[in-house]
Amino acid sequence: QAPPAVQVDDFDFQKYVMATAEKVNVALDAAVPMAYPETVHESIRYSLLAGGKRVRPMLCLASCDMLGGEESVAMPSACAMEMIHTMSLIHDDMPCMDNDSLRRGQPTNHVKYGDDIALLAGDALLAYSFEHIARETKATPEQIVRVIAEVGRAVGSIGLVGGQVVDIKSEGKKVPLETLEWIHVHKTAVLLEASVVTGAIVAGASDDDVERVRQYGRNIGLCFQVVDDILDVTQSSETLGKTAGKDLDSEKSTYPALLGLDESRKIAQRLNEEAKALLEPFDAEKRAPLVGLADYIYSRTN
Ligand code: GRG
Repeated sequence: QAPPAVQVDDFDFQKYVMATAEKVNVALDAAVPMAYPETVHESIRYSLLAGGKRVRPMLCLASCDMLGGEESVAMPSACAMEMIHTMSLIHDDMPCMDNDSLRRGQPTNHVKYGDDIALLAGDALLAYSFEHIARETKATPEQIVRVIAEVGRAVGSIGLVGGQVVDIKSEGKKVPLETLEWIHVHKTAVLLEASVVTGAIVAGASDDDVERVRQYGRNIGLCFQVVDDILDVTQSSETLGKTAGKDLDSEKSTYPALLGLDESRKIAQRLNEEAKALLEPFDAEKRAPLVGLADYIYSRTN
């Protein structure tokens, strides 16, 4: 079944992505300037300005815009989302977690600066994210407190940290689908969800609209991970010349391993369609960036 026809024909998604990422990069550069002690600031800026896709800031800015808010009111939350995403990647790459030596084609933070500085750079980025929201957001005190509470829950032990803990503890085991979904929702979806929710809050959106974009964020976040699982299988089978079936037998819990590739593809499609359907009450031109982001997440090939 074809996705609902909610795309605006003359919306140039590529252009939107490039222009928005550039604005976010400028804001991030200014948000964390070089300072004494140089080592930790260099380490922070190395990862923060290292060329991520800026999906979370874009979600925050696009949600605020769709709901009638100014871009400048959402920029501090948008930057905070990227700071949190970056700190989670720095910590995730460390030897006590995934022990990765490359990220975005460059040496990981701890490889370049050492475990001690990488750990502290991550901690400092988390602190920066809350300070930045509190100091820089030109919204009402009530909205700012709601944003801080939302972000706090998203990163804590029933958010990102919880997702990472269950993921680590499930390593090498075949977990049931509901555990896998819990990991995906908490490790990935909650931050995408918090990005659109904070954008909506500072725009002064109604509670109903905040919940609508929350559900959109949850759907695209889970879709992101299901697609990741699918790409894991299809790309490794292409690269290694193996049959997909061989990969599906592995002990790693993924959507394709638990449900098969076809069913996983159907789930990703359903999540994408449901996400876009949630945006239908909003003006077609205003929702176009969020529709584009949902489609980008669904149809990406790497
Ligand atoms: C939040 C306090 C706190 C600690 C961190 C390590 C950890 C706890 C959580 C790990 C979370 C993690 C690494 C989730 C995966 C997130 C994900 C989908 C990464 C890829 O995102 P992209 O594709 O990456 O947006 P780019 O490189 O474009 O930024």
